[in-house]
Order: sequence, then C-alpha cells, then structure tokens
Amino acid sequence: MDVLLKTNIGKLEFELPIFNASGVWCTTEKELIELGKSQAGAIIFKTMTVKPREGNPEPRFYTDKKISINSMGLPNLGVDYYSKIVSNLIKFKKPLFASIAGFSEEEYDYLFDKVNNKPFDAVEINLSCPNLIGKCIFAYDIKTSLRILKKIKSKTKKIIGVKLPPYNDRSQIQMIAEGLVDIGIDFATLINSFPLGCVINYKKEMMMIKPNMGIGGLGGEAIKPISLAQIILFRYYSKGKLDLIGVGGINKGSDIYEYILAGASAVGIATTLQNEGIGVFSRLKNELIKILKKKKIKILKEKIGALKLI
Ligand code: RRO
Repeated sequence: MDVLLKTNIGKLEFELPIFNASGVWCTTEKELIELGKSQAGAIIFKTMTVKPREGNPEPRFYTDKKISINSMGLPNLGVDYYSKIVSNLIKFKKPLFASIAGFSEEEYDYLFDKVNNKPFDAVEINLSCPNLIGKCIFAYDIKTSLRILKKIKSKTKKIIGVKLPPYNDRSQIQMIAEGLVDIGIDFATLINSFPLGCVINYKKEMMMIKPNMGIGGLGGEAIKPISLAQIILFRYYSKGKLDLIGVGGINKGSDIYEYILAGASAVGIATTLQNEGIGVFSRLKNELIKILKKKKIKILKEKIGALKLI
C-alpha cells in the first residue's frame, strides 16, 4: 500500500511534512546543504538578525537526550549572509524558509525587506526568542506583535508565518489566533522552547548552562503536552484558517501522528535533530509510514485535525 505524506502550508506544497525547527542544524551553509540532501521536507534557516551575532557565553546548551535547555542568544551569520547563500539551496527543490528576529519593530521591517526579494518561499517571523538578556518576548505583547505582522503581510505575496511561545490562557490564544486570521497570516509555528526552564547538577551544586542565571528555553519531550494543546486551541480559535507547524518533543513516528491529529499540517524537529543528527528525518518518515499502513491510512492530509474529543 502506498502512503501519501504530501502536505501544504498556504499555497506551498511539501513532499514530506517533517522539517527541521529553526535553530537546529541550520546556521551555516554546510548545515543547510545537509538539510537539502536529507529527507527533511523543507529547509528552515536559523533565525537571522540585522548583524551577525556570536550569541551568549558558553556553556549555553544542555541535553540529556530527553530534554534540552538552551540559551544560545541568537548566534547567526546575519541577514546579508543568508540572503546571499539562499540561491545555492534552490537546487534541492524544497521550500526555503527565512526566519527573522529584530530587536525593535523597525528592525523586523528592515529584515523583512531584505529577505522579501530573495528566493525564500516563506518567512517565519520569530517573535518568541526566549534568550535575549534583558529583553522581553515580543509575542507576549499581542498588540505589538499583530502590528509587526500586519505591516509585513501588507508588503508581500510570500507565505508569512509566525513562531510563537506557549501561552497559558485560552483568551490570549483566542486574541492572537483571531488577529492572525484577520491579517491573513498563513501559518503559525507552535511552539518555541518553553521560555523559563533549568537543569541543576546536584553533585556540583551548579546550573548546567551559564547565561541568564542558567535559565533558558526548555525543549524536548517535557513540552510535547504543552505544544499539542496550543495546536488544538489555535486550530479551534482560528476556525482552521491558519496552517500550523507543530514543534516540541517529537522523537518517534507516533509523536508526529499525534500532532497531525491535533491539527498540525507539518512538524519541526529540534532537540531530537540536535541529538541524533540528520538521519532523524528518514527514521521518523519510516516510523510514520509504518503507523499509517497499520491504520490503513493512504493520505496523511486527511487526518489533519481528525482528533476525537470525548
Ligand atoms: O538562539 C536562541 O537562543 C533561540 C532562539 Br532565536 C529561539 O527562537 N528559540 C530558542 O530556544 N533559542
């Protein structure tokens, strides 16, 4: 039995619904080319800023294979670098996603203008980096976030999405989901790492990472239940008018299937890609196909949001 894994985000089509999540394996041209050669369904770039950045002091990443804590601090090679190399990735025939983060509303505008006329197929506006010392997360200021997105969307025909942090109140999700639909935003990527997590080494009586008092973004299996609930509620409040990319704790084929049932059109892999490397895409694809065959499902897309409530 053949299984069709094709999906789409807005009018963009994908052979496979399994992507890297921005931040992992996507900072250098070498890594981006490896994504191109892999079984990943798209190439999502590291979030880029106006100028190149070294990021926060090390150690700034910790993983015990199940969870991760990071306080990378947006290390990246700058928008001019990514705008220059993007044309070298067209040959892989996969949708190319820029990811941008400004330190002000004006910088978001400036960054978008830089990537808008480059061969990126989509732009993910990152409003949720948790690790900028002394800075707030834009996405928790919903009015400002919608203003930034509205201005960007009005300038372009490109597919535009937003990367969001977890919210802890249904009314916040309702406000932002309805706002995104009003503006015509094409997709939301849910979720960025949980902003405030830490791991303590009790033997050394120390934190595992250095920046920001050892507190950084939590990823991995601990955040999957949080992310799934965000997907379900964003789908509900957007009335299915917003395509969703699910990120958080995906480690096996059944995790992907759960995200699809919850309402995601595709998924992004972060902690597991960091731990396992580029081969993770073919493993997850094979595991997903196995599940679909066992369930006698021929077309994955038909199961998006098919979750039954009890
Ligand atoms: O670079 C980072 O510290 C970082 C970013 Br931009 C992000 O969006 N999410 C994250 O967990 N780390």
